[in-house]
Amino acid sequence: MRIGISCYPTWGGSGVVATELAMALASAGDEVHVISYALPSRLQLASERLFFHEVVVPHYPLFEYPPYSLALASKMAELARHQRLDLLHVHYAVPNAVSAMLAKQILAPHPLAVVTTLHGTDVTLVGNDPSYLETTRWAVLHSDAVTAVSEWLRQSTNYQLCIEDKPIEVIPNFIEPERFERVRGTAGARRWAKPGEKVLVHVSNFRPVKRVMDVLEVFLRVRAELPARLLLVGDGPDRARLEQRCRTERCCDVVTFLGNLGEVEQVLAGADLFLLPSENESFGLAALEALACEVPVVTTRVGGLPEVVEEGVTGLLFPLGDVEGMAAGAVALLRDPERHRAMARRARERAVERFSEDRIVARYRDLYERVLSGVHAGAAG
Ligand code: GMT
Repeated sequence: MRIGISCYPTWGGSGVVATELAMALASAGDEVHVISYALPSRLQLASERLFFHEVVVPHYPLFEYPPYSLALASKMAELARHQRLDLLHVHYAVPNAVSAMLAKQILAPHPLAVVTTLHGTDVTLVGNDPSYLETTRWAVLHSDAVTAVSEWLRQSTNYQLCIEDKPIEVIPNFIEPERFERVRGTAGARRWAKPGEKVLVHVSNFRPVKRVMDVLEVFLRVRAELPARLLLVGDGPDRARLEQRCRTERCCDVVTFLGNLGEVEQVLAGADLFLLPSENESFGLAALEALACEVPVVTTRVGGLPEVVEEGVTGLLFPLGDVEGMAAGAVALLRDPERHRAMARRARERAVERFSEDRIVARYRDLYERVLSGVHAGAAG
């Protein structure tokens, strides 16, 4: 199969999932063309069947807003025509799905299948904004197949975009078990810790939806009860405010900002707990990566998180903003090594059982085959 995959190249989960999928498909024999405005952070062009195509947006004095969506649609159409793509799989609806639908129409009557994967904020924050609603809804409705990364997101999409009649298949995000197995037993997070200190980790893009101030609030309460250290991976708009808060709380010596890291498993391995007090998460890929590293997750009972973290089995879930509850739950777990060990073991087991790359990539491939048989039957009729 010849597949075009378009995504955001940044550190966000949708780009990570798209990139991991592209690499897995190429190593299994498909020809995959990744399309974005920069090389995705996790993309390794290790297979001779994997290609990257940069979308270049020319600047012109008239353009206050250079039209990326058009440059992307042109690149998609050009690749589909000249690389003879069978299918475009777009991750994050805005604007990728709209550009893909335009490319499909440019090529018509030659068939080009479009699969759209919804990741969360493309529906819940951006796609439902009146500025984007009509185009997002249209692209989702007319894609040949639509997937959502959780059942929660499937239902939210139906509601927020008012598209009751469109089937949306839930295909969750995934991890490559071996990648997380390789760091097992390494010092990982413990490299930053003193003997006897518990290590708590948070990974995100530091956007308001992640509530990084709650991460610190929980940590400070834990630290008041037992020796602990906080490792923060990622970067984004709320980082400066958080750094400032650490200074006023005089806890800079036990809070380490590591910035963006490609190999998060190097920091997750050996950690005691993962904190994710988000206001919303359609899935929470960062939580899944922590589970895969045997790190129990303390998080909020919002969005798709309960589909990833099992209450009392692989982590602890609390109402949004309940920093007292999260801290008390974390302290109780850290003080009970037997319960912690059991939870850590099950975290890895459940992550591999339910979200391993082989299973999920096979589901995408099966979807592609179903879509292609439908698209070709339609073109022939
Ligand atoms: O968190 C974001 O806004 C970024 C976005 C992205 O592009 O990575 O994250 C969303 O997609 C991830 C991958 O499917 C999910 O794991 C995140 O839960 C989701 N973020 C939100 O729903 C807030």
